[in-house]
Amino acid sequence: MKKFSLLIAIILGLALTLAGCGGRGPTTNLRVDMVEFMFEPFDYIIPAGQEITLELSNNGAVVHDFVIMKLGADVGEDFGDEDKANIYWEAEMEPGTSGTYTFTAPGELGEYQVVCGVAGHYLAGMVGSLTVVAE
Ligand SMILES: [Cu+2]
Repeated sequence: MKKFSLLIAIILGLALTLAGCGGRGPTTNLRVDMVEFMFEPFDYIIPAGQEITLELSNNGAVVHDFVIMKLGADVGEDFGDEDKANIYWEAEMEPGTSGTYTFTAPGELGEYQVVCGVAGHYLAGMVGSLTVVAE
């Protein structure tokens, strides 16, 4: 019986931990660090149509972009000139700088690709996802 109680306690603890992680809801305040070659964190959930504040820091040694692609747009092999028409919103940061931006979240629900538009950076791993959910 003691063992059984312990097992229940472990399962409950695990469930609470998972709920804590998975329960991360939409936010209108994003804070993102950029380095070679990743976004930290790399996935975001925001409410549709809301004004979003983005605190962006480039902690790397080279320039990086935070580019939100339009819904359904995928840069494919690497970010190129042909992808520029599919940009929803973007910000460029010089190395060692940070800034606060605002943009309006897309009205269409879904998952939007986030990439760095500097040549080769997407390929190196600078990719993320922005999920737009109902308010
Ligand atoms: Cu980059």
